Amino acid sequence: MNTSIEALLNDQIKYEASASMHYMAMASWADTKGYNGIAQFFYSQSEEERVHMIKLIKFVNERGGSVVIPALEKPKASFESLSELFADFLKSEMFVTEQINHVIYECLNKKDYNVHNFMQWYVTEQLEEEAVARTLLDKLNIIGDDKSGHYMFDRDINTIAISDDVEA
Ligand code: OFO
Repeated sequence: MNTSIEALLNDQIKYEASASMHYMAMASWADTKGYNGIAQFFYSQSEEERVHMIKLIKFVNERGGSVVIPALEKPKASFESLSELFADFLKSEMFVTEQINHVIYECLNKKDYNVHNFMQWYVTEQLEEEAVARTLLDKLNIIGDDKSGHYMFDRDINTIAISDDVEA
C-alpha cells in the first residue's frame, strides 16, 4: 500500500474513532437532560462511527498496511442548547466528509483505484449523514426555544431522521 495513502487511512481511522466518542458524549449529555430519544439517536450514531472505524482497520490490515490505533482527545461534554448540539453534529459530519474527499483526491493522484473504490462506500454514507444532520438542525431552527417543540423533537427524532433517509 502506498505509504501516503496508508497514512491518510490511519488519519481517517482516528476521525471515525473521534466522531464515535464525540457522539457518545452527546448521547450521555442528552441522557442527563432527559432527552431520551436524542440520547438513543447519538448512542446509535456513536456505534455507527465505531463500525466505520473497524471497517477501515480491517481494510488496511487486509491490504498489508499497518494500522495505528490512535489516542483521542477528550470530547466536548456539555452543550448550551439542542441547537448547539446539532450544529456540532453537522460540523463534525462536514469535517469527516472533507477528509474523505481528501483521501479520494489522493487516491486519484496516486492512481490507487482499489482504495478509491473502497472509499466510495464512505462517500455515500457521508451524503446520508450530512443530510440527516441538516434536516434535524433545520427542524430545531423552526422550533426555536419552544419547550413543547423540544419535547416532540425528542420523541420523534428517529422518525425525522429515517424519513429524511428515505427521501435521500
Ligand atoms: Fe463515519 O460516517 Fe459520518 O462521520
